[in-house]
Amino acid sequence: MIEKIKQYKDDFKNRISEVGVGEELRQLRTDFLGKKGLVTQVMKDMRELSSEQKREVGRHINELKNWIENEVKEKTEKLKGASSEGGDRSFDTTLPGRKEARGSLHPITQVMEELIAIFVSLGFQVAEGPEVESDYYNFEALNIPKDHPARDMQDTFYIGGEKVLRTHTSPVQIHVMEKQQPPLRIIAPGKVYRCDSDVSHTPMFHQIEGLMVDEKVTFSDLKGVMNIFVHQIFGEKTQVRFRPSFFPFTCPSAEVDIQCVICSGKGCRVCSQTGWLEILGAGMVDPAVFKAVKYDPEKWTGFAFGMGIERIAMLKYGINDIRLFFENDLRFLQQF
Ligand code: 2NL
Repeated sequence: MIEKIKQYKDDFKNRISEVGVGEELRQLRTDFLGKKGLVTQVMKDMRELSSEQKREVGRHINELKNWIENEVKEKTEKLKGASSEGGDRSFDTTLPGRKEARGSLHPITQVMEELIAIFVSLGFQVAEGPEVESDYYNFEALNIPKDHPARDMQDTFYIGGEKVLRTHTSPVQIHVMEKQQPPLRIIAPGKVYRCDSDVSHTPMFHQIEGLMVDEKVTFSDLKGVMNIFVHQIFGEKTQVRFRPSFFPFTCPSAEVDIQCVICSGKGCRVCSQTGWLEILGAGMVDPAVFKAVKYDPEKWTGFAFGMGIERIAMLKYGINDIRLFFENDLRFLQQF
């Protein structure tokens, strides 16, 4: 039995010299000291021995057991040191690295920046203002009196007192005109709010409005600027048409259509078989608005326009549900 114990010690020495990773070391320890291990088996066999032999063999087996535990401990330390230096074979250096996930600008932001760049190139300056407005700036100054049916056109969020969430960015332009004398060329991009929700309306959406005031600004100037803008965003060959319309803050007023981007004017479901798509509203600034900001309507004339960014983005990219912009589904957003 003592010979057997000596043999086990030699076997263990050989095997531990082959061990390269922690998993192998754990297995080796189990093979010798585990419930069914070699050392454990010798201890069980000792039952057959006389008490004198038990003492002798017991001393050897305890020595082997302690020696093995010590060897395992030392080897564990060695392996730890090796792995922190990159030598642990359980770490596969040939595996590909984890990809860095890259973010991107929201499609609405992209279209907004594109629109701003076009108008900036035409000499317009960007103006901003608050999203909470008084009734005066959102309605009164824009020639929309209280109890006027035009107020129903824009389902308003009233937030107590005389305050509203702005239903368009026109109030920004009123603020600028109050502070600044013409000539003036500004655009007002930003968030606007309307109490409305379906496939083509969300309670919050984005708008860009433009305003140019100078001596002798005419409807032709408006048409020229709108033509350049449409050709830049939808392509040189896109046809543009003006239809008479009504807004309380412009006179005359028009709605601007482009040739349908889906069917090129042949007629389809998107353009309701008309061949045309409405993209914005515009007109010559109503003298009543100039009076509100104390501009002389005899001296100054101006044009203004306004459009919804979501609508432009939907037409540009062929998107049929406005709500997709606000769900933040990466499968949607990663396409832009
Ligand atoms: C539309 C139509 C429009 C304006 C906005 C405007 C602003 C001032 C004075 C006069 Cl300060 N007009 N803005 C003019 C015509 C149309 O928007 O369909 N928007 C989505």
